[in-house]
Amino acid sequence: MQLTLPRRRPMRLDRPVLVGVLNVTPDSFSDGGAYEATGAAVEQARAMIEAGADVIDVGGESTRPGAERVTIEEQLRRVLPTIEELAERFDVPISIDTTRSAVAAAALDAGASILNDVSAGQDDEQMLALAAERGSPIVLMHMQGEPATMQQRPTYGDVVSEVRGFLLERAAAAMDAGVPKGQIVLDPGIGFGKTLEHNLTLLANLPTLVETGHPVLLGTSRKRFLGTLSGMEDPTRRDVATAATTALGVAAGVQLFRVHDVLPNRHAADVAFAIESHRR
Ligand code: HH2
Repeated sequence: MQLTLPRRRPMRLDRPVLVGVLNVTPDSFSDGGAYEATGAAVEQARAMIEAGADVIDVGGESTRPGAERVTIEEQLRRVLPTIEELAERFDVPISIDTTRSAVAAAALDAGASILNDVSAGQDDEQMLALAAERGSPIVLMHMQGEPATMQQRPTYGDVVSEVRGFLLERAAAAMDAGVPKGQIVLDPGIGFGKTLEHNLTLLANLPTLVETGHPVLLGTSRKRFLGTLSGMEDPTRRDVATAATTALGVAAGVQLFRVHDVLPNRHAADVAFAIESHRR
């Protein structure tokens, strides 16, 4: 399995792909404020690449529970200088974490090559057409509600089939807009309008997403449910807990993992993958 980046560059998915998180925001839940200056962002990207990151995901709008929206202009001000620098210095694909097509288009012009849309093209319908036009892979994520209120009372009948059904519906919309199936990555949206129970049920049933034939991305890194399970209140102390989910994700056939601390997740993914490749 592989993704095709703009200008027909292939990105292989036959071993776990680690997507390093680079939030150039003042308020992200675990690294807010740390990489607002372009120099600090570039150094963090370098460290993540040295630790084994395959992609760097740049975002200028926090989607943590309760977060307020950030304007297009402000997102552009935050992300463009960093994307330009990363594209010039490093040879790893850059993804842009935004739900706004104007931000995504400018990010692609500045050197990004993958779109990461936590609204799965619902916030801005032009996102799907943009992915088709530019030949960019696009990550479509499930969210119930919106960040400002999503954790107030998430409710599902059957969380696994509802999330899967939603993602397949959005993938169909992307295909209608001209994006090839193999370029559409599905993401269950761990922590986005979900209780601990919902997150655990989704993580225990990842093969239902893998079986769709789409590449799958998992974003558990440092999230609240891992704090609940590990007793770690400080998000930056949830990396071991995150690595446990990465190993289980690899065993379930997930290809991409969006993480803050790359090294422990690289190790967990590589060990899990080595074991999986011996399964009879
Ligand atoms: N999670 C976050 C942001 N973007 N994108 C995808 N595809 N999947 C995710 O699970 C996901 C995501 C939230 O984490 P983070 O970026 O660390 O925090 P914040 O939204 O506060 O910037």
